[in-house]
Amino acid sequence: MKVTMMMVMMVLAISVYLDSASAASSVGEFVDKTINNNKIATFSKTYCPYCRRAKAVFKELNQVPYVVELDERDDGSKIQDVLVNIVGKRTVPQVFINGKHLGGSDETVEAYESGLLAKLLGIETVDHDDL
Ligand SMILES: N[C@@H](CCC(=O)N[C@@H](CS)C(=O)NCC(=O)O)C(=O)O
Repeated sequence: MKVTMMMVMMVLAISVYLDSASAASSVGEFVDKTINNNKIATFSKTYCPYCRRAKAVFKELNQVPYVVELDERDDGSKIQDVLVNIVGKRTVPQVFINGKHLGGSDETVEAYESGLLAKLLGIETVDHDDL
């Protein structure tokens, strides 16, 4: 009886482990696909002022980024864990252009002001508004 119970516990533990491993890999796949399948991918939080500032940049450039609002998703903090491994930071926003990491809000505004962002997006530089 004891052996049976132990075996049941082991099977349960293995299945919990496999479930969490598969969830982690599907979150990783989601992040990879989001970054690589969108010209502009932004990981953001709805209430974050830095995220608002980064999104305003794209509005100024008449570009529509693909935005993942982490605070609106159950897996938001898992996505943030995956992002830490990619960008080395836990802050939002994190912006990717053509599959490459641009940075957070500061780097996005800087790239907008220097004209680098327009260049990366292959669009005409526009007159800059203060953001
Ligand atoms: N200098 C950073 C600041 C970003 C920042 O501090 N974001 C806050 C939210 S407004 C953050 O990520 N805090 C940690 C968290 O939300 O997990 C940038 O330019 O992106």
